[in-house]
Order: sequence, then structure tokens, then C-alpha cells
Amino acid sequence: MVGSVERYLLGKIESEGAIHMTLIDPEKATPPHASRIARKALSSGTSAIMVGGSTFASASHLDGVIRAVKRTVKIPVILFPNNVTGISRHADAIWFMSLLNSVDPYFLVGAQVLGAPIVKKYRLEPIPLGYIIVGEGGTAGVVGKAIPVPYNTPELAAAHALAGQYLGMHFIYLEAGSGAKKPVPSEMIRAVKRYIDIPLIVGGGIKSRRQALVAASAGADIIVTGNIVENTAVKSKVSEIIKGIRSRRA
Ligand code: 1GP
Repeated sequence: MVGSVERYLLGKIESEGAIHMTLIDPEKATPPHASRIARKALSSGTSAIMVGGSTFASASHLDGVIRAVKRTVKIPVILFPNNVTGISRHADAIWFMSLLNSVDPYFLVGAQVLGAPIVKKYRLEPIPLGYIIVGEGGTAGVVGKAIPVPYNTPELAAAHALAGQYLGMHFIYLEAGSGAKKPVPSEMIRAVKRYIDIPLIVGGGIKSRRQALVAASAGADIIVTGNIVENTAVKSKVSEIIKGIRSRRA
């Protein structure tokens, strides 16, 4: 079953080759700030807004941020939850994700069991996602009790991704951790891409045109950036990243 947001993403990837998504962390943005980020990111060419990744934002603040973004832009707003508390009725869709390299069953399937009825009640479109934390892993790695896949074992990342595909995930996300010093290396992206037939999302620590170009050339279908939109130069930073994606060598 493929919903309208997923169809939109697949269509964009098909027509543009690789696309960009902007991640807004509700913990770091007020509703007006989030709406400004979304407007500027959209005018620079971002394809969708993801909201989440925060450890401590309250449900009412999350609702406020999403409503502000929805009032401002017409592109899809997709939840990127780190727990059941990351679900809001105001979004369009949710990455229904399992952290494939967590050692805690809660992050593999426990939170999903608790969240599924809420997703249904709110009529959110669930998009099945295999989430893999690699490299230094950052906060997401600690919170999700992951054993991050080291950068020097790309074949291990590929095995995780293929398992995700065989389990029925529609997308795979290679996560270096927000603000990672080193984004996912091209060898790892290439190894994963060679193994899977579903779209590959890459994020964590991508801050420059060159890094976006490297990730997209290695096979990332979607590049996510979060940190770079938290300062004032949203428009120029997102434009720079998107220029990098569009100049990729496929
Ligand atoms: C984090 O992959 C995302 O979950 C984005 O990372 O904040 O470093 O851009 P950055």
C-alpha cells in the first residue's frame, strides 16, 4: 500500500534523480521560526519538511510547530519521531521506522506497537522506514541504544539495509547523527545502494555543497539536512546543498 506522500516522493526522485528534505527539530524552533525555515527552504527547492529528532519537545509544542509549517507551505510534512511522543495529528505522514541496529527491542518494535493505533486514529500516512545509525551516531545512537555501524565496514551497513528491504521497508535511512563531524562516507552509500532496490536516504553532518554532491553521486536518493537551517542563512545554505545534489554525477 503506497499513500499519496510516498507517491509524491517517488515521483520527485524519478523526475529529479535525487532530492532534498529539510529537517526541523521542534526543540530548537518556535512555530514562527519553523514557518520561516519552511518557507525559505521551499523557495530554495526543498521537496518536503521533516519534523522531529528532538529529545524533549512537548506534544503541544510539536503540534504548534507543525501547524505553523502547514499554514505556510504546501509540500508534505513528514514526522520523524524518536519515540511515541513524536506523533502529531497535524502532519501528513510519518516515517514508520524501526532502528535496525538497536539492541533494545523497544526501538525495533515496542514503540511502533504503542504508536500504530495513534497513527491510525490520526489518519497519518505511515511510510515504512529502516533506520540505520552509522559512524559516531550522535544523540540518536545513544537514545536509540544502537550499536553504530563503523564507517570502515560498509558491507555491514549494506547487510542491515538489505534486511530492512526484505522485511518490507519502503525506504532505508543511513544516519550519521545530527551534527556529525563526518557525514556518511561515499563508500558506505555506494555499498548500500548496490544492495538495495528501494530509495536511500542519507543524513547527518551534511553542511556543504561538496558533501551533498558526494552523497548524491554515491547514490543517495534523498539528502536530509537539519542543523544548517537552524541559523539565519536558511535560504543560501539550502540552495547551496541543492546545487550540490543537482550537480551530481550519477
Ligand atoms: C539528523 O540526519 C539528520 O537526524 C540531519 O542531520 O542535523 O546534521 O543535518 P544534520
